[in-house]
Amino acid sequence: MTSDKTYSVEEVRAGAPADAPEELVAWVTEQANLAKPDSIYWADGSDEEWDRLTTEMVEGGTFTRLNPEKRPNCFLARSLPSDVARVESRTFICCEKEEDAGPTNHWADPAEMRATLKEKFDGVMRGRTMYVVPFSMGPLGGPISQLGIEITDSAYVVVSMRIMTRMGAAALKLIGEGKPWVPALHSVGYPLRDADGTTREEVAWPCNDDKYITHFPETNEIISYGSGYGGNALLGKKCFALRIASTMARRDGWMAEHMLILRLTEEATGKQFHVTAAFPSACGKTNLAMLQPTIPGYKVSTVGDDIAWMRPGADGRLYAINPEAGFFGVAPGTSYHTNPMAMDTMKANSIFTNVALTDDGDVWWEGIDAPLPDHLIDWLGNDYTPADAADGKKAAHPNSRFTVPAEQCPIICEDWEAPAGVPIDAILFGGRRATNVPLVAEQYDPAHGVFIGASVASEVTAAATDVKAGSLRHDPFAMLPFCGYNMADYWGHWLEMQAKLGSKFPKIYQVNWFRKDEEGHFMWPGYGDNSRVLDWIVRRAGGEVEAIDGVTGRYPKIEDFNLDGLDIDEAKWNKLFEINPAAWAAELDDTEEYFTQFGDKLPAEITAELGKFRERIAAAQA
Ligand code: GTP
Ligand code: SPV
Ligand code: MN
Repeated sequence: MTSDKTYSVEEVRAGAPADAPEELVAWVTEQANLAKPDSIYWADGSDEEWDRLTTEMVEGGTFTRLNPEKRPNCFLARSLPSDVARVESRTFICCEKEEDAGPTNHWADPAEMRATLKEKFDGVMRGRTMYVVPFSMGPLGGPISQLGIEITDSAYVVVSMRIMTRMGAAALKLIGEGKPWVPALHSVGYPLRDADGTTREEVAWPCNDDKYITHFPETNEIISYGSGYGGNALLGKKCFALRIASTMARRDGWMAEHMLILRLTEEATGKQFHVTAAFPSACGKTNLAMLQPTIPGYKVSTVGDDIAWMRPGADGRLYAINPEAGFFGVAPGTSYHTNPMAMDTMKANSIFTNVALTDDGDVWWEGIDAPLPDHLIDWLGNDYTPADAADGKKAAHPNSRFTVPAEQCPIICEDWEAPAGVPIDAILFGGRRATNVPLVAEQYDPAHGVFIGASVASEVTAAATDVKAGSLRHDPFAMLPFCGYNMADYWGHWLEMQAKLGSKFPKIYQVNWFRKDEEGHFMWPGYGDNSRVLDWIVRRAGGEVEAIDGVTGRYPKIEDFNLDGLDIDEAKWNKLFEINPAAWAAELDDTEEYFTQFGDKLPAEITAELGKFRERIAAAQA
């Protein structure tokens, strides 16, 4: 027999914090009567709540508490192998007209999707607690910040949201004062009881093989079903701060971007220079955001590592905030060599997902400083020895991640929570390109800058499950999986923002840390040495150095570029900037074909850039 209970508004009201507004109580009541949880819990973001939920998850098997001496207040979670990353093929933009989603998004009719999801959510939380999680993207009450409420049946999501957003009572207070908020509904899709009363065992990582990550940009709503992982489930991140926010930004004249934000301070003068950079998933944003310069004279501080919201300020410049409060960073490859500041950030109060566990209760992954121990528990929960490594098995999943509070980063920028943001001086676009793309190139003019962003292509990483890793794909502006509307309209929006800000719009650069030589080795040392590229960009901005006009943009002169202490002679330098006209002609053919799918939405400026590019190739061939 069914033991579903019906929730009345009065009952939900009685359990809610006093400042929860009526419309929120009504929404929670409606969702509760659909999902039919056993109870409703309003998250307040307190330490007590964190301790209680993490302890419950340790008892339930979702979390392993790490060694409190080595990693105080840190936990390891292992997901199911079927739920390890974003699922792009199950990510939908639901708007009235298909052309508004555009050819690079999966479109669904809003009414049909609502009907489908209504069925999926019917009884989906039976046997579970429904958590109501208020959050702010951006500093609480800031002029650029936005509020949301995530309803979820996952305690893992609740504690992760506490790290990744300003979560809890303070956000609810702002909602109670009447500020607008975005409803974000989430379920792992694993009820513990059926309609007929049949019960199901709880598991360490509940999820569903059927997944829907859906967005309704015309009504600012998010509904996610079936996954507990990362961007599929922490709905403030990609769903809100990129897909929904990009559509809000287009409507209201600002920008929501897949970009890190950093401050570069010239030590001699104290002069500050702010950079944002868009690289596709797992292509080095976290690394660049926490860069430790290998050349003297600069200090880097971190504002954000994944998302930037940018708005014109009163002075006509573009200002950026990091809407997040934590970092959800790729673990493999992170070490004191590649990213010491990230390593120091994750010393305490962190969640690790799908990394390996050492016998003394610490974490391990491929590329961490410590050598492979004789024994580990791998991300699947199995024993793992050097023999497994020899078989090519990974101890940590390639998309395993650390979830850490940004404020723990030793070089977090003193202004990282400045409500109005920091003024941006330069914007970088990059990707993993073994061939063709030089180390750095500067835009010829703003439209060329937009062309640089639109033509980003990158080798696919493990950050999504359903795209073939290693293959090269177009990822315009590193926003392919994250743009909530037609990508060509988004390029048009960039052009409009440039027109609005004129000469105050930041200069755009294309960078590539990943070019390889004939033996397949990276030609550029990367990491801290990327400071040398930033140094050139700063000196370009200061008008100190000239650039050479080339095929893909303007390049540095070797004599202007700080190569001190590097084993890079003129021959190697030339290789880093080598342009093969035939290869570029082929790449441009491919880019042009990619652009044709946007039909007459493709801005004329982009078509014009293709023509200019062809002229530059022809000139290089002559
Ligand atoms: P998301 O969080 O998925 O959006 O990605 P992200 O761009 O923040 O990725 P992250 O910084 O975690 O990327 C890490 C990967 O990039 C690792 O495989 C690093 O080894 C690699 N990486 C970062 N910087 C460099 C570099 O300068 N050179 C080389 N060769 N690899 C780099
Ligand atoms: C990305 O894939 O770009 C990420 C990780 O930053 S996730 O939040 O899972 O989308
Ligand atoms: Mn990302």
